[in-house]
Amino acid sequence: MKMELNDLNDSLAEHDLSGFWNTRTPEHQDEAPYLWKWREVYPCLMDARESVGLELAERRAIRLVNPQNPTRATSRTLLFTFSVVNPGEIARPHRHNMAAIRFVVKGSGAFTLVEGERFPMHEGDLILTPNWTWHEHHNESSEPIVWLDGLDGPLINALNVLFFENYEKDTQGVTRADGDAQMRYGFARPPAHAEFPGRGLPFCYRWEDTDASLHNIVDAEADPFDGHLVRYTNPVTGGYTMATLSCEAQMLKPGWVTGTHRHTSTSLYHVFRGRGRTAVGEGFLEWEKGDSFMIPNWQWHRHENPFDEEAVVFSMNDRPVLEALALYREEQRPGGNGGR
Ligand code: GTQ
Ligand code: FE2
Repeated sequence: MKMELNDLNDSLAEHDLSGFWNTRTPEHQDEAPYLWKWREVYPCLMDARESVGLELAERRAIRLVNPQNPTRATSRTLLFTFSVVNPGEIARPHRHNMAAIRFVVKGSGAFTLVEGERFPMHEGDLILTPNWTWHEHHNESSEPIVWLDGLDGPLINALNVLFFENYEKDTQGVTRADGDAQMRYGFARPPAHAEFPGRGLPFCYRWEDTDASLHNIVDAEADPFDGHLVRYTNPVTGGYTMATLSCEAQMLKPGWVTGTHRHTSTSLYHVFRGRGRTAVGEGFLEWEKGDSFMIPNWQWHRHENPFDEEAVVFSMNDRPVLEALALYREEQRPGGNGGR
């Protein structure tokens, strides 16, 4: 005799099984974009400078929480935090298989020590700590230093593959000359270093070079959806910054309006210079120097600079992951004014 559907469903449930006819896998759901104002973030960082001791906290880092995100991260895959280190402090060495980047926001004269090499920090510099590289931060200057950390933590957590290790001493020590990574992997390279580990390289991109590269782009070469944009590429492969994330810098000239597009990668932005606005979702995110914002995946967006001063925005996205898994898609509505 034929079993009733309800009885079958009950019987499946009893055996920890479920019929595909009962639940439909949810399709992509739109998430809200979000903006964090520097004028709200900065005072919190300054308060943390006094209230939180680095001996206990290991890192004095404050994360940007997207209130709609179930894990209280900045996005489903990527995280932004701001770190502050006081003069004379050391954030002790550790390593983890989250990949991390530092984009220096305020201050000068501190350094991050990665795999034995000191990388001096100046405003606008980008320093990479690829997954499983030992890293620690020292501030030997007389002012606090503030930087933006970008991490692939939410992705690593979703895959449940986070590993974390503390260094057994207070410092790993300096074992390489200043400029070692640049000399090995930059323009003039010993043949033995034509290869590199797949996780990416400890590396520093100086702001002067990024700024010069942005201004070297002629208008005709500007990206239709991002304006004058550069990607921070792996110096050996020319590919994405690291395996799980891509870093970019873009300049929107006064009056520039981009075309509109959407894609399956998620982007986190930090405004380095000037101000502008991004049309996304129902309205505009109005941003200025120091602000950060998140554009969720598959949301139509367009950038505009209606002001008479150049705007420069740093960003980080998970496109390398989507592409590696053959999940990258993009739709475009060309438009914009190319600065006219
Ligand atoms: O500087 O090593 O914001 O490991 C989060 C995790 C910073 C760091 C963060 C980290 C670090
Ligand atoms: Fe770390």
